[in-house]
Amino acid sequence: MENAYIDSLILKLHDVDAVKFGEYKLKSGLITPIYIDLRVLVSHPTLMNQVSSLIYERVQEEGLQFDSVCGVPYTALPMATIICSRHELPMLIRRKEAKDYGTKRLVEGSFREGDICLIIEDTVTSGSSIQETAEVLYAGGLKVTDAVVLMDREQGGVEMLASKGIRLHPIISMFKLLNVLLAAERIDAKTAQSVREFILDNNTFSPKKENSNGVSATKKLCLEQTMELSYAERAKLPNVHPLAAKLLNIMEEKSSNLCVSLDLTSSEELLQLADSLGPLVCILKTHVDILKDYTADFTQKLQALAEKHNFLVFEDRKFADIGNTVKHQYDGGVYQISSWSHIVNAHVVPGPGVVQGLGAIGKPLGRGCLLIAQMSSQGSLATGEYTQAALKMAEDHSDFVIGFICGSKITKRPEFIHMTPGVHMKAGGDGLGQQYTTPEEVLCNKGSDVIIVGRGILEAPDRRTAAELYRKCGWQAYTKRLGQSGQ
Ligand code: 5BU
Repeated sequence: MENAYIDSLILKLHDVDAVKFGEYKLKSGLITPIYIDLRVLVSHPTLMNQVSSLIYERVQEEGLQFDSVCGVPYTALPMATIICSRHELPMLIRRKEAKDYGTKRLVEGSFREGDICLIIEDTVTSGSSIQETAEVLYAGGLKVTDAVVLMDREQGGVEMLASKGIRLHPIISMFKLLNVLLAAERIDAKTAQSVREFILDNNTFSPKKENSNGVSATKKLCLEQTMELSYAERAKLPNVHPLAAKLLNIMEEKSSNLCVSLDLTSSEELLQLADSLGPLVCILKTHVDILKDYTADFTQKLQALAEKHNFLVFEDRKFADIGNTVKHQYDGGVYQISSWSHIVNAHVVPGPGVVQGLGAIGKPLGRGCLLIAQMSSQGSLATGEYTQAALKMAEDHSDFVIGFICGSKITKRPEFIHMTPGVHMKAGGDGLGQQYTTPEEVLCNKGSDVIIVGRGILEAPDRRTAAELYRKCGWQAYTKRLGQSGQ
């Protein structure tokens, strides 16, 4: 089935108000932030025909075997009628009430004992309507093995029906619908988010069993297996490091996945810029050892700005020695990095000792570390097996490692954050080996989470305007990526 065709159908369903956002009461009494009302389709014959065609296509794709077709009354009745009439298939009608005169039959139409009846439905939440219809068909001596549904709210219907021996074949899933509407800017990220939360929190088949982080087991499974997660959803995962959760929440709150790299040599200039760009960034990255006028006062002021503007500080120190040495480099010396920098990074070339040494200092302070799995510079040796070794080291030390410096996503584990340097609006290089990729490419195609931008902002005529442009581009690319995900 053509993806673009489904996408355009979703937009048309939204056009005719078959998908509504607000507060609606479901059959179960639950208030839902999204309501799917496919009853309106009877007033839109072209759309009704398209929906019916899609259902029939799905039946064929699945190679379903059956003797007759029954639409769940009332909304799916006309759909079943169109399909059966077009393709000359025998149809059955399930009565909602038995007549109190005549045959008193609950299933109208001709059939034989043991015939297989295919069920067609418009929307599934828990699957109970399909189950009720199946019960009536069973009572009449029919068998039901499969059902096709246009819209699956993904609240447990597939699982419930499977437990009763009925395979449900959905055409549009709730997450797909949300992603398409989000990408087309029909809804905002907040609305999509609240609907996702609602759906995952209200699984009718396996009611939520919460763990200590307030995430149900089903939700965790859905989150991890079936969809691209938003930053906020990742922040709630049970195995996410608290500092990573804090960062992901900052990103969501500030609509920013921009880390600005303030590679400046004057403390005053750096602090002034930190104050000006602070509202736009999730992380501020430093190279404290390039400052020509460093004093302890500088780091205190930087910490105050981090508090004021709600960003994290990342000292790009790139530790690369044996555990014992990096411990001293992190904790002591002139800069006392562990006392003010939320995040640091390390090369994995020394082996796990580097993470253990840094962790001995950083863990009690609630700090986090990024492992350098790839570099943006030309001819970098951090590729292939080296990158894989960095991933393994992160997995083995996830109580301190929060993610990676990398060019593209290296693991599907959503608790790790991918950050990419070498980002510029203009792809190219700097003549000294730096290689640039655009924010859109990094977030949409490479699957990274945070863009690290230095000279793209520092060398712009108006640094604040440039930072705002990078923030906006980064955020739009991320929402586009969320829109593209889903099946
Ligand atoms: P630029 O001005 O956007 O090129 O600055 C990039 C910053 O990121 C700079 O501070 C580098 O030290 C840092 N960086 C990088 O560019 N590439 C890497 O692989 C790593 C860090 Br690790």
